[in-house]
Amino acid sequence: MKVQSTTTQQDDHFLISNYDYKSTNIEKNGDKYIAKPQITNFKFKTDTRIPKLGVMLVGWGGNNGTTLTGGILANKFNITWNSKRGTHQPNFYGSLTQSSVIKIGTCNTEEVFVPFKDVLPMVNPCDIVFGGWDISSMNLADAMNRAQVVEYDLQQKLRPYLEKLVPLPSIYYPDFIAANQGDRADNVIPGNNKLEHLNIIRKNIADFKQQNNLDKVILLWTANTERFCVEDPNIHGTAEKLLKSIESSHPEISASTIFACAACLEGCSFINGSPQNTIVPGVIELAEKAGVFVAGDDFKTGQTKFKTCLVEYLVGAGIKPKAIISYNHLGNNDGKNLSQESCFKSKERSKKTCVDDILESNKVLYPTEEELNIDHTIVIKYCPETGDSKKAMDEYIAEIFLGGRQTFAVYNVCEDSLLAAPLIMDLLLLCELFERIQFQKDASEYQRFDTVLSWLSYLMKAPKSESGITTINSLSRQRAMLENLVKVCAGLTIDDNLRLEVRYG
Ligand code: NAI
Ligand code: DG6
Repeated sequence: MKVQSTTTQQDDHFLISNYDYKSTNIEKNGDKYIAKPQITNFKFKTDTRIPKLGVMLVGWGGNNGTTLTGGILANKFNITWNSKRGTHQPNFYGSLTQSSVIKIGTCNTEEVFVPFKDVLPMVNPCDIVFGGWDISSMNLADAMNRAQVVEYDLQQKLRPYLEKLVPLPSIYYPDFIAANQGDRADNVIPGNNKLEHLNIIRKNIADFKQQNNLDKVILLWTANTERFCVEDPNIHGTAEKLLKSIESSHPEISASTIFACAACLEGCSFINGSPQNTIVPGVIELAEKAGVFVAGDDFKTGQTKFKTCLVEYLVGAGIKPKAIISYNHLGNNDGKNLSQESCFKSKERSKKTCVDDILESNKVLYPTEEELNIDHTIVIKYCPETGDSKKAMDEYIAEIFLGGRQTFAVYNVCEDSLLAAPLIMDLLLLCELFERIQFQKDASEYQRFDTVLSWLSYLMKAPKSESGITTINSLSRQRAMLENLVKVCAGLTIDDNLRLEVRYG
């Protein structure tokens, strides 16, 4: 795709697009709103050179880590496999960047769509070099077998590639994850000195980058859900305090926070795929100083994606959700870890806060704080027999016209990691792309996006936002935000769905 426009320039290294952003400033005058439309000029500059990308996964030997690595290798080497349903080809279904499309315009009256990945130059997932850590020493072929996610025939075909991949020893702070994880922790960096741990992880990153001749590395936490650390401004509040707390091996410094710090100190962006409060203010300051991004929290895969869609539909239709009762049962190691209350509490929070802003936006349905407090219940049960095939059952009860009730009962079954793996890939590819974009507002200096990369919120259950920026959970708004950003950077027109060119030529 090539954009021909006077507002877009391209040379060998950069694509620059000029964009007049239209927004509306609202002033309150007593009980009246005064709306003042305004236009602000932005320039977006995208470095079109594609780097050699390395990714280090924390929890590489888990269900997500093995499924992602194996899935990408299957695509890279076009490995086919057989099941009772026939012969299967590898694909990237479930990946926003690889398998979804964006409307770029109209040809006569026909709408034209292209793959998301083709709008701006992006890393090919098959070119990513993977590495990482796990507290379990299993090589990735055996770990994939343990995970019971991927079809047996594909596991066998991937074995020669995966058995060579062995996770690096990791930091293990048993107090932060469930006690039932202890039996797999045979690949642990010894000692209790958290500063030494940080330095070892930093060296691992530097070595990985150098040995693989990489331009950049991104770290992603896909290890067990930890309990929340007891956040304290004196411990976690600034970069300096955080590093001091690590130096004194403070008990409220989690393993995930050590990884986040190591990433920042090595100049790598860090993504938190689990719900816990890894990205404390001190981490954000470290990232800011290093000029890298942090993003989190908790991958938004199936049940929560649907929830943020359905609730948006109801509230958008003027229907009032009164209760959401969400059950999950699953039998994988994630479920086993979540069977400990402290870890469940982290997950409960991210699964629960995901509709708050959607409800809050509609003061007709929810005029008071009390009414916003709907009956939203999260239940997760560990049932080993179900393996990675997660069952999610949700009942949505809503109030309709004249006090009537509308109830939806939703039953969602899927292999959890087959949804999570392509989503993790998107997080990595988009984070890498956003590292190559700068913008200029009203002819000021070029700057990078804010350190907390809330552009990725479509992929996160509890999206972290820059301070002062409200969180958006609505799935369609989150997707539109991403789609529009890449279109604007490419010099394409944002679609307002009026379709006037189709209606009136
Ligand atoms: P898993 O339990 O299969 O994998 C986690 C891996 O992390 C294990 O291999 C474990 O040994 C390792 N680990 C634990 N502590 C570690 C440490 N300190 N350093 C290095 N490795 C460590 O879990 P799964 O299914 O892969 O999920 C990973 C995370 O992603 C969990 O927190 C889960 O809640 C979260 N998540 C998963 C989703 C999914 O659909 N699979 C969706 C949303 C979030
Ligand atoms: C049970 O809820 C286990 C969790 O790890 C979830 O399966 C995972 O977070 C995915 O949740 P969701 O709501 O995005 O499908």
